[in-house]
Amino acid sequence: MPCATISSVSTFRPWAVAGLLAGAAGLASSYAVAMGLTIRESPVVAVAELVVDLMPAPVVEWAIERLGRADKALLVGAILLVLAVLLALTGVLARRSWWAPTAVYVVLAGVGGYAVLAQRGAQSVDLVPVAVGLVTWLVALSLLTEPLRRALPARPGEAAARGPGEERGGTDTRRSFLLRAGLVGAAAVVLSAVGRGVGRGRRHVERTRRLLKLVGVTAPEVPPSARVGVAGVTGWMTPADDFYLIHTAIAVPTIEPADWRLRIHGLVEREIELSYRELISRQVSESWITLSCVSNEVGGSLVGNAWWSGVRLADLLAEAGVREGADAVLQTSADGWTCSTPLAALTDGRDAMLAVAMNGRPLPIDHGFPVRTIVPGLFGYVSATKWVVDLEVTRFADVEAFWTQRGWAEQGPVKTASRIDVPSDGAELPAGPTRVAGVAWAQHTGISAVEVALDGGAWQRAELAGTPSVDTWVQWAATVDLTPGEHRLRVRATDADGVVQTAVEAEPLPDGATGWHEVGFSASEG
Ligand SMILES: Nc1nc2c(c(=O)[nH]1)N[C@H]1C(S)=C(S)[C@@H](COP(=O)(O)O)O[C@H]1N2
Ligand SMILES: [Mo]
Repeated sequence: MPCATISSVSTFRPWAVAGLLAGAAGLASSYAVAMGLTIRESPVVAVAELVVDLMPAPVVEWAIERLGRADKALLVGAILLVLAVLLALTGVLARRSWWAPTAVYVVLAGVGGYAVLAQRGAQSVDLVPVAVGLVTWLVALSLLTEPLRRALPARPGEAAARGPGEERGGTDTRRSFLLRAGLVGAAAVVLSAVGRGVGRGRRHVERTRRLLKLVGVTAPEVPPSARVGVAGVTGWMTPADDFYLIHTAIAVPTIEPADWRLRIHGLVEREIELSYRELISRQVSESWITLSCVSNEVGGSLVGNAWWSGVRLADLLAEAGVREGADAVLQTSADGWTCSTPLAALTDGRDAMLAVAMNGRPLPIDHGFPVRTIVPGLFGYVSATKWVVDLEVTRFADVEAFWTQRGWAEQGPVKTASRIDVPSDGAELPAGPTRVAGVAWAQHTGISAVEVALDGGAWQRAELAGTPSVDTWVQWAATVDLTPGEHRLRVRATDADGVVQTAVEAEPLPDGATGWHEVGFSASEG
């Protein structure tokens, strides 16, 4: 077999190609992850936006004037060109050392990360695409350069370690390089296509969502009595942007309302299929409902309160005609997630609805656009299906939903809970009379009392703010007299049936955490 060393392998070209391909793979993976995580733009675009921000205004104006709508594409193109040069350079640098290309990658990722964080409303998860891109660069570059490295002329002393017949370079090396280059190149192409698909869908749906005007949906008006008026207590209404997010979907479904259909079937007299237009042309009902997650720990923040607008499920189920023997509704979302909801909770007169709006605006995509279920009194995992597309009237005995298959309880009624927001754990306060405050919830039962106990002393009644119904949380406040030193404050609620929140501590699994929330803090002489 001819084993002539391939001369081109020892020149710079394949190294530059390796750098370019590894670079492309990293950019593509960061783009795909950004789109998948529903981050508005890729890190490269964030850098472009940062450049625009840093450029003197006259330059920007000149560019917009002269280049019109092409200005952004040109800027991104220029950035990609600079990147291409630097990325090819990483390949060439990899010929002599591993740390030089690594340093270039780290600097580039640093610039990307800085640009991402400079974006309006940036969060730390926005850095994930940058991190994924960096890791992809390192892995892809070492993968691609490994065959090239094998073909390098041996350094002094290294040759001795090589056994007979292990020639450097050769067709195997070349084949191996070409194969790897092909794989990395293909991965880059596939990842960009995926990112593009996901991103385009989302942008389009976001535009539709913004332009939607929903008849019968009104703006939220927080009842004036709902606020206790203590600084630092959680807002009674949770803005959509602050509302906790829980879902199993990696890339959230992006559904055009025009494509949305809901099927109601199973143990019914008449199957119903509804389009979005048909749904929103029905009577809209609206209410304040507090939603909480079964995974919420004692004192945790997986709970929020919003003004939901939608169509009552009881009416739809009555039209479908539920048959004898049914006791559950298996809900399925566009991403395949399922939950089984007690039929009774959907038909007993409470405000169980197919919600189309949250706080007076069409549901945010992440909270289930265009349609989700909301059922007061049940944890989200058994009731609050986002991107809901299918309701099967059935029997609990015949189905198993996503979380019940994984050991969580079949029935998920909420548990009475209370939380101290002020003071926060570890706070340092002035001694003397001090206002403490928080929230308590027992959706669809209601809260009748909240008590606090300082340093294991007697329970003291807190004042309760108002609520529009038993389906929302309630703010509470109390005044405690603090002596200088360390303190502990505890809270417990009593529901509207007179049942006191249990002190027994339980983990969230399988049906929700219990126990009293407690915070520790210190007071000092002012
Ligand atoms: N499609 C879908 N819907 C879902 C979930 C999910 O994973 N997928 N999680 C549920 C859980 S566990 C909770 S607590 C609520 C959270 O709703 P939010 O993200 O709007 O706060 O959604 C529920 N609906
Ligand atoms: Mo949840």
